[in-house]
Amino acid sequence: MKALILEVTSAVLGAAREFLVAQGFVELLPVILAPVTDPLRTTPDRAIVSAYGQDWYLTRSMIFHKQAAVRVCPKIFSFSPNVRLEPPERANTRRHLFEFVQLDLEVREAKREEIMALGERLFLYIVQEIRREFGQELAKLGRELPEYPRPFPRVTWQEAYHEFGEDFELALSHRHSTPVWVIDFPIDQREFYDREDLHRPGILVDMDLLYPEGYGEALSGGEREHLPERIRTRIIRQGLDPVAYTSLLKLAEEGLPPSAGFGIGIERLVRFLLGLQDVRETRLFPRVPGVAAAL
Ligand code: ASN
Repeated sequence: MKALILEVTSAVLGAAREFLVAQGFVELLPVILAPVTDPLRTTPDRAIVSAYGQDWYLTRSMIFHKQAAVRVCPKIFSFSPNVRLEPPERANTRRHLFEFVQLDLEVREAKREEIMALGERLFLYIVQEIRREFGQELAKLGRELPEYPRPFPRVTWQEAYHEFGEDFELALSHRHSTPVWVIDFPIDQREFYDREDLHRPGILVDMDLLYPEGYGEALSGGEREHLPERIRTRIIRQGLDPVAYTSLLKLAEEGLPPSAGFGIGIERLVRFLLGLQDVRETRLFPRVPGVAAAL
């Protein structure tokens, strides 16, 4: 089984790369250490390496590097290793590793609609390729990957919250037999870089995609704040110190283009494709929050 999991992971990376390169994307080598990284409201502890007289954060997402990179190339992606020091209570959610890889992509001047369509087509291409290459193995596992119709259904954050409360992710995912979008997160439910809809103050132009059958979140993304004053206001609103984001603000003052993008976790995708119990099964050397590792 372990060999199959690794083969499927490898095929997922290959299919994603093939799809994106055919759409004109350029692959960026990942950034592992940076003076500034994603603030992540729900996982505030940072992994730090001190070297050369300064602190370097292990990347929690390449969000700011993506925003900077689309100044150079209009469509970029990276298979980005992320370290997020999840609390040990998340060891048994079956969905959390503290080191994982996300396929993180960004498109200059893009709107949410176009990025959602891209996400659907990328996901369906990967499913199709895995079905084609591993049909027999999937059948032996009793795993069925149907032809999901596009577009995927959408619910607003408000609707999801109204029906299931704040922890709607799993309930909503269980209820659907096809992937489902959650759109329009309230401003205080997300990081400062997701763009606020100025026609609907307090609502963000962003989205999550949830897998069906209770597998939970697949991807997360949105349009971005790119103007320095807007970024500063949002940083302050979030209770963060703008000084910590001086380099980002400087970049925005020099001119960041509008952009949109998302990140999709590779291990969670492999878990979903193979119908595995726990995301830790996808890695040969899993990093489970609070659990010691031998190698
Ligand atoms: N990759 C996500 C995005 O593009 C951000 C994240 O991983 N926190 O919005």
